[in-house]
Amino acid sequence: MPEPIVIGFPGSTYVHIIRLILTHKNVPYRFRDLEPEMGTPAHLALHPFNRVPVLQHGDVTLYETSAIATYIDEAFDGPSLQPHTPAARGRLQQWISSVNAYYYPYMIYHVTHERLVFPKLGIASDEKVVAHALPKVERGLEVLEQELGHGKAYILGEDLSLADFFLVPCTYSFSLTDEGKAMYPKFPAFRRWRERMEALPSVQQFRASQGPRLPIEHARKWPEWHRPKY
Ligand SMILES: N[C@@H](CCC(=O)N[C@@H](CS)C(=O)NCC(=O)O)C(=O)O
Repeated sequence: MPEPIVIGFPGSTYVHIIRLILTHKNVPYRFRDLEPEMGTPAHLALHPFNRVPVLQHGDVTLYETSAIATYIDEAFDGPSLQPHTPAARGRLQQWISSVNAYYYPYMIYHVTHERLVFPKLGIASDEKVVAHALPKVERGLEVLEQELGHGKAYILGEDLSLADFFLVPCTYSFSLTDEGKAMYPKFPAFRRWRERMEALPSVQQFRASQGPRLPIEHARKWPEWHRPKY
């Protein structure tokens, strides 16, 4: 089998989830930068919903991060990142779904894009979007704090899982905003989890492989494509 190819743009949160998982499982892969092709027919042929990442592995092509992450965990050797009992597998899916429905939209689309992505393109932040998202982000952090507050090492307990890797990129990017810097000190168990995750050799290897956060050119279209109007 050839090496898997991760297709996306370099700054994408969801691309980071997949690259972290591949790195942790020690799977060699290629990265194809789709930035110049975002939104073109070539992109839509790979991902009909105009998003990234896409994974190609031999004759397998997949989109949707949860599907790609599960495929990678099952198709390659390396430490398994899924638990075995039905209850724990249910909780894993609960966390992946929560990242997709609550953490990613509010932390990334509504705050990080307004604070870190748009200013690099000369687009002013929309304060109403940020103000609407902040209480939702805070709720997300309270839920995480409660989950991790009983001395648990990782989201599902003692074992690292896909759930941890789904949460790393959103919570890392949000930590770079002033709002994240103000909020995080209130959540000590969550901060300890972040420190534990950032100290993993795989996460350090991934961070070392990343270049500077450059402007995301196709994000000029985001205010029109999916910025909420309040
Ligand atoms: N449901 C998708 C969401 C993927 C997603 O939203 N990706 C973002 C980057 S992190 C994207 O493609 N944004 C491109 C755009 O909106 O132009 C998944 O789980 O993979």
